[in-house]
Amino acid sequence: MTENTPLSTATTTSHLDKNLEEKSLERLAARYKSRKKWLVVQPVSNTSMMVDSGSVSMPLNLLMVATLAGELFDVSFIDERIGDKVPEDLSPYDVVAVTSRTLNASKAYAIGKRAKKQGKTVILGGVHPTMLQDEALKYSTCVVYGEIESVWTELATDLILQKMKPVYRATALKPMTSMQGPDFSYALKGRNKKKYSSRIPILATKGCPVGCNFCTTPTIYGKNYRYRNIDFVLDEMRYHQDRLGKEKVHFSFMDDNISFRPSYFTDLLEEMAKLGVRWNANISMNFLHKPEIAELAGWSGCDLMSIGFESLNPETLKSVHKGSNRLDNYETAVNNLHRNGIAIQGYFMFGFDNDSEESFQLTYDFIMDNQIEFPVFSLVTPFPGTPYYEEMKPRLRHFDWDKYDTYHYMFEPYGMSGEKLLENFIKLQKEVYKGKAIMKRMQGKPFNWVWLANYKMNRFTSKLRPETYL
Ligand code: B12
Ligand code: SF4
Repeated sequence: MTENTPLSTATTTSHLDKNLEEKSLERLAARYKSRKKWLVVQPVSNTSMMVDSGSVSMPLNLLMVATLAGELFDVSFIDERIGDKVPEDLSPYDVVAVTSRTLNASKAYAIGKRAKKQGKTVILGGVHPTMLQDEALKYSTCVVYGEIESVWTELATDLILQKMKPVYRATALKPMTSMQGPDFSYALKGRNKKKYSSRIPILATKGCPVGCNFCTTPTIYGKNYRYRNIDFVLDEMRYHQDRLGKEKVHFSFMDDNISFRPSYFTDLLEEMAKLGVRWNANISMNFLHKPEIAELAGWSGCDLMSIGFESLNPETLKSVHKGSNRLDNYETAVNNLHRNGIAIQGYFMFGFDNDSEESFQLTYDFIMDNQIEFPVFSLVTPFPGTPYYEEMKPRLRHFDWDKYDTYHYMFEPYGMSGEKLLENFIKLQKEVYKGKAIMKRMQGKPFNWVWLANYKMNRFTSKLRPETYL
């Protein structure tokens, strides 16, 4: 694979200096003449929550699949979340490749089942099939474990030779410096493209060595932390700036934890500042207690950081192995960001065994006192494959993946009944998103998209009913 990052157009995707691996793949494909036709699909889940409706971001995962496949095969791109429909008759296609997380697994499986019945080669990938390969294989020809980039040569060769294995799992992860960027044209030429959020997804790093026990990243990628050549990230940014105009572009980093290697992060931000971009990202708390990172982030155009506060209970933080969070750093981290004009999307989880009814009031006070601009709440959900899932399996109430939306409670915590948990969980959301509370939290904040997010959350939370999530 080349060290250059292809972006969207046909001209940028043609490489002059392909490496041997790629060249031999192309020769193989040419020898077998038939250009297989792929249908790649992002399924919409059954949830009524906002995560899969309204304005969603272009799916980087599926774009990567389409980009790699598109170099050898013909690719059609379907994103059900924006209203694209998977056709009933799949006869124009040879391969149906579907991405899946837990929440949309049942939809991915239904598509896989239908495609298999019609004799298609079905490839399932994404977090959920990675974690539950045996289950996913019932609805597919093969499953890809983790990222497609690391198994692509083997997968494509086997597909051309019609010798598919059930599972594709890399023995070693590909270095990310040489990893190409996505060809955005697959998403941008679709009929429903206007439904995509104006925020452009981008990736600079992968992995997070913190090791929280409820998170899939450490299980799939281990303690690995990889990053792309900074020039490739910047080229991708320039491409979108040229396409849309500098003022209109806003980048959302999809990285698990963008700051894990401070020297890389600092260099990246210094270069981004020269480009004049606006951006947001996920970051872990342990990098924020010193003011420098927040200063640099604000200066380089960051207007929001997403932080997993998770809990205000030190016992809970310890029990989930969230070593990056120290309660005595919470307020310092918040102040450092705010001082630099950066809003906070704060993630808070409930439903842990150490939670009590008091935990909700404590969290409410923390959010209001610290003017957290965009609080997001979830019930702790043991996702398949994680250490937390193994630990909680005997107590799980559901194995119906449609309910793994982080609003259904998956087990009854020791400290309160499930009904009480839901009642408090929903009450807290209504409270922090009441008009008055929004005004208090957002007082003095710049008038930007975060206000709009609050308005949407106000409408969403006002309709929430505990009984929906039993
Ligand atoms: C950025 C992010 C978000 C963003 C954007 C999501 C989006 N629109 O894509 C936001 C903030 C909106 C978000 C929201 C949520 N998220 Co989130 N998110 C992530 C994060 C950190 C990165 C995802 C990403 O884009 N990575 C970059 C892409 C390029 O990598 P990738 O997705 O892994 O795809 C690669 C491989 O999986 C593989 N692959 C993927 N699909 C396919 C398909 C085929 C056919 C093949 C061959 C290969 C393949 O190749 C891809 C390219 O390398 C992940 C953690 C992670 N590392 O996966 C969590 C993660 C996906 N999120 C998670 C959760 C729980 C949520 C929420 C429910 C949180 C909440 N309470 O609201 C919502 C639900 C959103 C939804 N509709 O699914 C969980 C999902 C767990 C699970 N088992 O399903 C994850 C895994 C984190 C965790 N806790 O472990 N999220
Ligand atoms: S800090 Fe975030 S990305 Fe890292 S392991 Fe914990 S939950 Fe996963």
